[in-house]
Amino acid sequence: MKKKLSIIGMPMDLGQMRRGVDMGPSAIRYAGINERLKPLFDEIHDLGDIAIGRPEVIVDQESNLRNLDLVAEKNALLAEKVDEAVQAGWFPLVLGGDHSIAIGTLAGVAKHYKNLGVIWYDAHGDLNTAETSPSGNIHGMPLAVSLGIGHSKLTEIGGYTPKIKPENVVIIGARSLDEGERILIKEKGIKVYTMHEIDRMGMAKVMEETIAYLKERTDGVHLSLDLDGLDPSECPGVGTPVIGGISFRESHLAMEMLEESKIITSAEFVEVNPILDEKNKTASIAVGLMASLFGEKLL
Ligand code: Z70
Ligand code: MN
Ligand code: MN
Ligand code: MN
Repeated sequence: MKKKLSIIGMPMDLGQMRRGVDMGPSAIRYAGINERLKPLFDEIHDLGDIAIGRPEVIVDQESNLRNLDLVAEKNALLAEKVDEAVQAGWFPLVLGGDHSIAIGTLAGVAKHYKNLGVIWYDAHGDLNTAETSPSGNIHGMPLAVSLGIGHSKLTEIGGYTPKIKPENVVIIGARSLDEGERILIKEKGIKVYTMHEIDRMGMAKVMEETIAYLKERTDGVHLSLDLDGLDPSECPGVGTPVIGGISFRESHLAMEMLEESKIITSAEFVEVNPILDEKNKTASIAVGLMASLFGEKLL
């Protein structure tokens, strides 16, 4: 079977308060994504960016969610594009944008799988709801939304809910969780490798366990990689940096192990903010990680 990649840019910054993350797809393209991934696929289609526009920030009065209607509307567009790509046999790679775009990506992907697995590579849990969110920022909610928990304008995108099951989710790199997120993790039994486990077991063991766990229960796995999962000393170009993160080397190892396992069927790389970056370092690291994920080898 031919290896075909669809690149979809999602210049969304409405899920949080720092503008600049809308330039993520441009920064990632500037960092050479097309050239770097070209040798790893038979065919690549860069579908360009979903049109987001530059609307004013509107807080939904009733739910206190920032830009609720627009985040919902734009994610529905993304879901359609991703759905079309999967349907036609292309591996969908979505470039963010803030992490609220995972709502649309998963809405487009999950309908094609009975038991879609998700690897959530992130400093955060992104498991808030309107009730538990300290910020009203939807980028802190996409994992909850995809589990069917949250505002119906978000959970119903794509016309079905939930997209994924809690036992098919693995969070890697968590080191900043809100109270409501901790409760949800325990209540739903979501598998989490915090920085504690990564330090204690090493990334190789964490990935071995993750791959074995997902292999036995899922029929496809989506990788949702938030660049703030990595340490801000190496990836400074993110809106909510949290010290003590996953290293560049551990992250490459993780991507290489995922490549060897052949379990990944869709991916997104989110939260690259070139305004906060140093010489496009974070976008370049994102491209390098994609290359490892898709099989670039030194020898
Ligand atoms: C916090 C909130 C968050 C990403 C920050 C932060 C959430 N838990 N997510 N950066 N990607 O506002 O809900
Ligand atoms: Mn379809
Ligand atoms: Mn996130
Ligand atoms: Mn994060």
